[in-house]
Amino acid sequence: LAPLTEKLLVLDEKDVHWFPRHVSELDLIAHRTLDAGVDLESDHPGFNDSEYRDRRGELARNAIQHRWDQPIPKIDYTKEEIQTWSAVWDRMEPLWKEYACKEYLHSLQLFKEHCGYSRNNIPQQQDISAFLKERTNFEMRPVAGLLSSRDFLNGLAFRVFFSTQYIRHHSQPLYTPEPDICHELLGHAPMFADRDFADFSQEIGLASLGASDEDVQKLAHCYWFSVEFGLCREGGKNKAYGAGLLSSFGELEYACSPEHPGAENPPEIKDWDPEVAASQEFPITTYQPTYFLASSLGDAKLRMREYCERLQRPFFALHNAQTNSVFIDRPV
Ligand code: HBI
Ligand code: FE
Repeated sequence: LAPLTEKLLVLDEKDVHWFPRHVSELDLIAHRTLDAGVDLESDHPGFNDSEYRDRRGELARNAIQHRWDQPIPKIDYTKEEIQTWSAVWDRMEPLWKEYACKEYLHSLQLFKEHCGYSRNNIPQQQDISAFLKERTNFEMRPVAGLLSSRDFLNGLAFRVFFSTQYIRHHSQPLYTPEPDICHELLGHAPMFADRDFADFSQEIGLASLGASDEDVQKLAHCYWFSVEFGLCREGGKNKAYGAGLLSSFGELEYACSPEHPGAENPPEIKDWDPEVAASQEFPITTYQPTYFLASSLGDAKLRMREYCERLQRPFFALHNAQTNSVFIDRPV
C-alpha cells in the first residue's frame, strides 16, 4: 500500500484536487455549503418569516452535526410543513402516473410500502436511506444547503446522495428557488432504488474525483441533463427520470408532452449523448429549452461510462463497495 499512497500524495500536491478516499471523508465536504442553507435571499418566499428562518437554522445545524456513521436523526415535521408536502403530492401524483418512467413508479410503490411515503406523511431520510442501502447500496445523508458541483458529485462516487431536509415556504407550495425535501424525496430518492440509475449516478461521481475544474463542469452538465432533467423512451412515449421534472408539476408535462395545449415553444429533444450534454448550456430559472432522451436507463449508463472513460485523467478511481473507499487504477 505504501508506494500507492506516496504516488497519491505526489499527485495531490502537483496535479489533482484533493478528493475523499473513504466515505467517512464526506464529513469534511458536508459542511462546505455555498450558502449556509439559512441566509435567504430577499426574494425568497420565506425571507420575512422569522419562524421559517428559525426552522431553517435548526435543520441546517442538524445537518452539519451529522456524521457518516451515525443514524440520521428523525425530524418532527409540523402540521404546516406536512400541508405543504400534501399540496405538492396532490399536484404531482396524477402527473407521475402519466409521465414518470416505470422505474420511478415501481420505486414509489415500494417507498409507499416501506418508507412511509404518502400524501399525509413526510418520510424520514433515515428510513429511505436504510431501504436504499439494502436495495442498491445507495444512501442519503443530510446537508444544510447547496454544495459546489465538485463536492456534490464526489459524494455520488461513494453512492451517497447529499439531501436537504427543509421544506419550501408554505406561501408558495408549488415553487422553490432551491432544492428542498419535495425535490429530494419526491424527485430524486425513488430513482436511486433502481440499479442502473444508481450505477449511472456513481459513474459521474467517480469521474469527478480529482478531476480538473473543466471536467467537473462538464460532468455537472451531464448530471443536469440526466439526473435532473433526463427523459427516457418507454413504449413509444417520452417519460421522465430526472428529479427536476418529477418534482415540478408544470415542467413535467411540458417536457414529456410538448404538443399539449399551451406549449407555444416546444422544447428541443436530443438523443442522450454525454459528449453533447457536457457542453450544452442551460437556464436555471425557466423551463429547459433542451432535453436529452435516452433509449433506456441501462443505455444511459453505458454511454455515461464510455464518456467518463474518454476523459483525460492521470488516473481512474475505482470503488470498493465492501469498504466504501476508492482506489486508483492506471496511475501514470
Ligand atoms: N448541492 N446540496 C446540493 N444539492 C444538489 O442537488 C446540488 C448541489 N450542488 C450542485 C448540484 N446539485 C448540481 O447542480 C450540479 O452542479 C452537480
Ligand atoms: Fe436535484
